[in-house]
Amino acid sequence: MVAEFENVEVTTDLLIVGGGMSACGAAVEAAHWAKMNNLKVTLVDKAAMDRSGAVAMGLSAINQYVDLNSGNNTLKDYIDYVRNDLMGVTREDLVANIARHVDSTVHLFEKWGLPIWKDEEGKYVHEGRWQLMINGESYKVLVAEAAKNALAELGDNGEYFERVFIVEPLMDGDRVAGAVGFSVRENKFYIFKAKAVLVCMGGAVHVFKPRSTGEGLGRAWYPPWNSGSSTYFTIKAGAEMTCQEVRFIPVRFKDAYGPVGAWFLLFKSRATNAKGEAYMETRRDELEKWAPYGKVKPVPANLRNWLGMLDVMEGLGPIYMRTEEAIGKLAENYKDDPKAYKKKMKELEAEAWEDFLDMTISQALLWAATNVAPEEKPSEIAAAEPYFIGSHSGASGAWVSGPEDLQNDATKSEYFWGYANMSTVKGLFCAGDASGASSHKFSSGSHTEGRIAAKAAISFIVDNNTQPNVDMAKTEDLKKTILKPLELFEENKGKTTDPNINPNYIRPKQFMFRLQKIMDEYAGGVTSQFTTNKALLDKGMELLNFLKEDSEKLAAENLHELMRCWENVQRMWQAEIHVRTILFREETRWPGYYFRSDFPKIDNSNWLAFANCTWNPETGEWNMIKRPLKYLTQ
Ligand code: SFD
Ligand code: AMP
Repeated sequence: MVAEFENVEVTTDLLIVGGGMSACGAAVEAAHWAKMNNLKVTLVDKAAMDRSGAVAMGLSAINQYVDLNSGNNTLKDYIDYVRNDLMGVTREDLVANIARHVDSTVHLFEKWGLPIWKDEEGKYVHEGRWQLMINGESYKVLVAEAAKNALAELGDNGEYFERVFIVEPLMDGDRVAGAVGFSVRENKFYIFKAKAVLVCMGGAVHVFKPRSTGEGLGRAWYPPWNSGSSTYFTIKAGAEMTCQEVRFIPVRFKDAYGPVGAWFLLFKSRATNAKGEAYMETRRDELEKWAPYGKVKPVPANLRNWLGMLDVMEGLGPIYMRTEEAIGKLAENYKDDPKAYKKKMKELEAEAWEDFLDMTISQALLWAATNVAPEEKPSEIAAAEPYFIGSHSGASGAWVSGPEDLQNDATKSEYFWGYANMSTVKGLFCAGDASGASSHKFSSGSHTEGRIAAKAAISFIVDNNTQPNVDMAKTEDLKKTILKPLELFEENKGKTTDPNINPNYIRPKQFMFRLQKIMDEYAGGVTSQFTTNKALLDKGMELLNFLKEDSEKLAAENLHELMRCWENVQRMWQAEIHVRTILFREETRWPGYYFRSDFPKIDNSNWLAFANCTWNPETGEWNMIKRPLKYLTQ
């Protein structure tokens, strides 16, 4: 089997793994600096860049636009917003670095052809203070086009590979030396040798059992094909990881996961329970318990979740997004003029449908299938299963260096080690969902962070312009391990009448179900009302260890299934690091993300700190580390 796979060796200077928002930003920026230094840039995506990653379907808003030129907002305003939303735990240097450059990224998007809504005066239409409305069904296509054009400008020094799944990092001692992966279309094993690697492989979905099971299986809010590759890759390289307990639970339109931002911010909708009560008002007193963060505006995302969850746990569901009430209110002023009223209602109806058609088409389909007219009937919303994404309102990712110029005396020794967005491993950079403790970057901030990281990576290469050594015997071992599931299937498939049931192997789907059940029941998923404790987590770890043993028996019928095998191994590592970090942090800080019933309170005296960890590639041991929180501003 291994012999049937041709080795493809690619030697480059900068290797960008992933082809989503941050990778596309990275390609554009890297091309500029690579050209000046005569360096080569290579990008590898498991899918096709035009529609890969979280923005595949498009988006209806740009969620980070700081609008610094307007004079209405300062960098500090944005930093405060993020710090408060994350209940104090954030790297302000990273947040500020993205925030000071994000506006220029948004202006690039517009230049490349992205239609941003404008009002009569030609100003951008804001969804909320930091968000802009867009006609974004082709958002990813044009961002990918710009990235490909930039790489093309480099001639032989710019190239990209699509449908190549990256599995493992290659190391030369303590420096990253490249990556290996395989084509999901042809029998080809790829060995990428690089002077620096930028990880942009998104977050992790389907680590927890999703609400969508049975005929809806696979439906999730975040893209199901982001399967924890960034986390796995950085852990395996030995990089320090951060905020792995800070999962994200979005409240979404129930069953098709339509986002709520436009409804809450643009349409100014309320959410109410079965009795018509608005939990944000009736539960306001609860916020006192989570001081000082319960007192800030806007109320942090996890606390908004928490107030709604309290209603659900008391049996006061369903919770409804009151779309009909919101649309009614927005059209109220037009009531005296029937023609104008009809026009306004049509306009609002179109905006409501477009919001979903731009980014979560299945929600529009579900509305159509269930006779929902949003101007007439409310829709149910619910807290989704947990996701791991450092770019939205979660914070998991690698621990990376901040920029030098933004540090103060207190932060510099902790948060700066030479190159912006470089992890604790030499030459290994991270951006977007792959970098931690810098939430609220979203699509625009991820693209911006890709640009920042790529510029720093090129500078690293200029300063360390030697090709690291790649041990080819090790890559052959990796090849054998990575292709083993194909071999296992081939050898054993005839031993039972049903290929799904075989004592000699486990298929990736079954494996994923087991992983999801463990996480759901022991690590605070939907079934356990997002609640867990030490005893449950210890039991979960025990079961995860059995699963880890069985991962050696994953079997694949074809290349597509081989990808599924490795996606699930990567998810399993994401699960393990999550459980370990939840165990480590002995408090409840984000009750609407997870609740530790044995430590039910926020503990600012002990835990206003980062929970970090490393996995030692030599010994296989985990090391948990508490790192101090130091702010740039007061
Ligand atoms: O409202 C491998 N996001 C939103 N951002 C906004 O700015 N506005 C919105 O309206 C947003 N909304 C939203 C969003 C996402 C989704 C799914 C929906 C709605 C339905 C968030 C952003 O999309 C997100 O922050 C960024 O896209 C993050 O960027 P990045 O680069 O970290 O991840 P990516 O774009 O998903 O790209 C990942 C890439 O990695 C590839 N990949 N390649 C090789 N080998 C492997 N093993 C790989 N594993 C993954 C992927 O193919 C992809 O190219 S709202 O709901 O918040
Ligand atoms: P979402 O659709 O939930 O991903 O939200 C999109 C953007 O709107 C993000 O920046 C959210 O933080 C923000 N947002 C969503 N709902 C609210 C709310 N009720 N109050 C304040 N901000 C919100």
